[in-house]
Amino acid sequence: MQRLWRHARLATLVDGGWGLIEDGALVTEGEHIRWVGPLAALPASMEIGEEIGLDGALVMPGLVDCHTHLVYGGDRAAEAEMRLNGAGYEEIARAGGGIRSTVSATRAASEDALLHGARRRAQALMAGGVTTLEIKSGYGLSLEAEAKCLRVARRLGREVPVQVRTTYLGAHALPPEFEGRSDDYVDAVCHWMRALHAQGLVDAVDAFCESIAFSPVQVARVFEAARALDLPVKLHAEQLSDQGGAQLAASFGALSADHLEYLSDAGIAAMRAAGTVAVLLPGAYYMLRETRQPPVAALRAAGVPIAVASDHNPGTAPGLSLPLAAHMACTFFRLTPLEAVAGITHQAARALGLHDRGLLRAGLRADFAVWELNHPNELVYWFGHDPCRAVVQGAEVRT
Ligand code: DI6
Ligand code: FE
Repeated sequence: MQRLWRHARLATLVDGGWGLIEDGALVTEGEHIRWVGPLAALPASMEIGEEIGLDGALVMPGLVDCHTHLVYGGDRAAEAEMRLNGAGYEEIARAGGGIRSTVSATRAASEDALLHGARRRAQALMAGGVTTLEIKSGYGLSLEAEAKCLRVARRLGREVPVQVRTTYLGAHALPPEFEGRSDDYVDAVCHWMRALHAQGLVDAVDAFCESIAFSPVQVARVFEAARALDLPVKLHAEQLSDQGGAQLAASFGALSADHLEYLSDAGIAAMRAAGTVAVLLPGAYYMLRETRQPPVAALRAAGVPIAVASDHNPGTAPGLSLPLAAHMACTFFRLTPLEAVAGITHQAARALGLHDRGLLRAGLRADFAVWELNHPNELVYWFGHDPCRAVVQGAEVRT
């Protein structure tokens, strides 16, 4: 059945602009968009089974959060308080804090408890217009616990009306039982990847390339294992130092390289040549009180596609609003509003290898968000409040 969505101001984002259409209409069929344009130009041949009036609201493509760590046990609020009271990172680690405390809490949590926490967080993101969500593992760090987290992500995609893409991030941190044996751990990560993939739990593979995490040589081994399984890769690269991670990722045709505060010119050139998307994560930059900014002007000049994501995680980015991340990308990193909005829609979809969403265009998925706004530039103007009236996913109203 074809459904007509009428009386909307559309921001289609097609052709590199806002693509504004006053008194616009969409015709959807099944889960897809069949026609987009001014209501006055609606072809008479369309057989409309149902009409939905949108009251002149702003309709934009559903938002895509292309980098989150949404599934974990516990939280790190006490650690954040210690940091704000002056404690250093080492002191916190000695007191049992840091990423390993999330790993213990995640291992100890039941699948249902993890699902409960992740569902609440997914609903918060959806209230800010999100219709597609990437979720990384990386707080289990054993075969069993990584599988548990990825199963939770898959269940979330079935039980909550948001589309979930899973990413296996076994190479996130070294678990305590592998202390001093990081190469052995990388072997295990590669080995587990085959088992997790065989269970249908993995859409992509990620790693954390950093002096405090895994070296480029170790990451290359993880990526070789992914390539052998035909899985796309992405990388946490150049967050705290320049490791040449972006070049490494590009050499494997990575979908994206993420963070990038310390990205070099050579990294930019390699990403450009490979078509690797630069995913900026201003929430982590903000929470860590970073001062070094990703080289946005150089990325722009090189024509590297730029996306923005929440990086939601309990340690460095506990935020749950993708429009706020886009706002911060403008304020801190000097993205233009149009770049930031593209960065949380079609460029973010591209960072997940998805080419069927992120724009309002015939043939693409009917995933859109309805906003109490006049112009899409307001999405990155207001902050602390996401005036999203509804999200529509696959042509069904979900909230
Ligand atoms: N980069 C980060 O900022 C987070 N993970 C990563 O690869 C930190 C995760 C945490 O502290 O729990
Ligand atoms: Fe991350």
